[in-house]
Amino acid sequence: MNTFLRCLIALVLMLAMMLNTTPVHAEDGYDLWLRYRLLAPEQAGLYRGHLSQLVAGSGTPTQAVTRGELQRGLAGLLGHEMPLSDTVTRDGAIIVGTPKSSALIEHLSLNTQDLGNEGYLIRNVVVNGHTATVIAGREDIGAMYGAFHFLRLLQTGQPLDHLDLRESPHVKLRLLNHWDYLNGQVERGYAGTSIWDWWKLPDWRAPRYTDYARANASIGINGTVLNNVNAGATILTPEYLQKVAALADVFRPYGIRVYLSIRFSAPVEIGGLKTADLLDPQVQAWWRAKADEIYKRIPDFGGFLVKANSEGQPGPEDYHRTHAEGANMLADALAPHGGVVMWRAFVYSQANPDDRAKQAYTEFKPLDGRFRANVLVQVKNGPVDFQPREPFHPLFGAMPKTPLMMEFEITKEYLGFATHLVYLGPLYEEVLSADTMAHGKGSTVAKVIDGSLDDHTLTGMAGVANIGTDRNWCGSDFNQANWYVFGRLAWNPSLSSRAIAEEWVRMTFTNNEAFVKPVVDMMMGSREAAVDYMTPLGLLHLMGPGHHYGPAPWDASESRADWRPVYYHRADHQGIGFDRSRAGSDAVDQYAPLLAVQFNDVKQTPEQFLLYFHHVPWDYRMRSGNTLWYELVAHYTRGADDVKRMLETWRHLDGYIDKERYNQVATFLAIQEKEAQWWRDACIAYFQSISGLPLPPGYVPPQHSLQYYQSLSFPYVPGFSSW
Ligand code: GCV
Repeated sequence: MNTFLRCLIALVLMLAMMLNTTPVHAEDGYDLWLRYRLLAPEQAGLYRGHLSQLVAGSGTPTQAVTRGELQRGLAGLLGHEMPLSDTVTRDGAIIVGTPKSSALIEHLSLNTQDLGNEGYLIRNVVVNGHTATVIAGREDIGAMYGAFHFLRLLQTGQPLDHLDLRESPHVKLRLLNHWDYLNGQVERGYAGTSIWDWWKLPDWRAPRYTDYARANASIGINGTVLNNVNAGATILTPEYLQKVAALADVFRPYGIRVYLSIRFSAPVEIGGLKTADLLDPQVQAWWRAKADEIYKRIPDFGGFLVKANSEGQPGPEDYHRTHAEGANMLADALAPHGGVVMWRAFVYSQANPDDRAKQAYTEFKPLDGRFRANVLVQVKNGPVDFQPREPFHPLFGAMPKTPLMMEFEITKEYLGFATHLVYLGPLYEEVLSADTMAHGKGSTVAKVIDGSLDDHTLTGMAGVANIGTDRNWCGSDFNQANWYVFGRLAWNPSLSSRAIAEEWVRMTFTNNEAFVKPVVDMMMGSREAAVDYMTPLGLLHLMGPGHHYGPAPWDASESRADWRPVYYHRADHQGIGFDRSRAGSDAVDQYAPLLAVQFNDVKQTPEQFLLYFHHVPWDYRMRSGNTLWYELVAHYTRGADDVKRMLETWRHLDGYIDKERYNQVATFLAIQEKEAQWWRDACIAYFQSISGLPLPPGYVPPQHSLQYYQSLSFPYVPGFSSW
């Protein structure tokens, strides 16, 4: 190649770099929201004079990873290494640390005391006559969170002038729950197999574990339950505890503790005892010794998560003891070490003829005040099971003497798995902002969770992880947003899901406004679209039996009545819906009196929960003036049409981001479009066969017959097989 040609190519490349507002690389999603790609020139310009040198120690593992992350992030964003310095010698230094770790920070006499162990501040200061930005915590972990926040400011193009930020988490335990089995399967996992390579642990500590810790730390997640709540006992054997300890070592610098799901009958299965009855002194001694053994290996072990007497799991009721007694026995074993028990309230029994939605409340409400101080009761967001929409769980606000921990599902078991684009921020926000009315107006679920409503300091939020071995971690790029929004809301349950979506889009894709706005709008509407094409107007659990893929409102094949769609919608020739009013199962009276009155009255019930609380005639007049049947068809149709519009929106965004991710999203949206249509058509075909009513004018009939939809079967659905 001659010199002229080479110069020309170099010039073209330089020009392309200068003009290019969005670096277009082939990407595979592995970097998540921590991409740290070169900032566009106009953004980099914003930071001129602000980023000249890094003053950060590395005396502890947490300090080292904090400094490492800043170096990595700044080098990526600015395109050059950030010089390290022991002190401030020019304008634009970034100083990171704590008053204990940094003399410079100590001299600044910042108020770090009330930041707590994990809080931080970020502020513009003057040091040695030079302008600087200080990122300080009271402890190393706080400074680390501050460093991630600082990088986020840059990644999202925020100005660095006049910085004066203070942040502390509102919730103490911010945990992922992995439903991973030791054989690598992930229950309800749609992103490959488990990222824990148990076979090669403890020797091989895959680099991915560190990236997992970085991602979690960047959004404030400080704990992880490694194994499924449908737990075996093997995880508690010495061989596996060694492996758990190796993971704990990797996570520790990032402020992440490990927790384990335990099997209540473990003393029998691996302890050689004849019983697991909590009143047996040998059983109590076994758990105490097990806790001692765990803490010897993992001094900062977090505690146990327990699913007991639910869906076939063993528990204290096998011995006629209560859930509180079971939780307390384990809590006593962990208490000397500072561990906690997270006892799940997801209990219902096929032997109990009462409405499934009522059973957890009936069982747990009388136990309020009977749990040890180191027990949290972990409650799913709704009374049934992570449906596209449910009212908030009536236990929130009903157990003032017990710390209640929120359990959200991040993995999309009931929301189309990996390929449907459904941003869960609005679902989480809807639940957190719901008013329990427990102590009058304003007693939101968020206030129950952050402890402010009833004065609890032990607080928590858990999310069932959507993480697997897929290169992009979550089965799709947009599913990463659900991990992200969960972490951000666990840090502060009052944040807006729209603001979080915008952050995520900017960090994950680009700051180009022409891309950000339509994508955030699309994300914000996506959950409502899914509700519409799957389960509108308060319907729920219409998914295929067992695997929960696709529509099967007709299904009655499950062994248990409360696993069958027909149990939930109760459609007949007269109408549709589950009567939970006082004339029905009376689930309404599990809510605070003012809400109970509202939900009991069909006219006052919000229409989004209409068929959850009431059995309503097909010709019932909705607020729009249309009949219920008309509205049902309209909602199903709107949901399917919304997905068409999402695909259209995406098609207009070609060229703004890398081809790889663009194409995968486009393909997944096309799958979603097909499946939303299938949902709409199958449900309309079925409900029409029950209502016997013609379609409202202008609505297109289903593409196939009801028999066709009923004949479909899916033998190898992911996330559900032979565990
Ligand atoms: C881990 C639902 C899911 C199960 C899950 C259970 C639970 O029933 O379908 O896969 O089991 O909830 O949360 O315990």
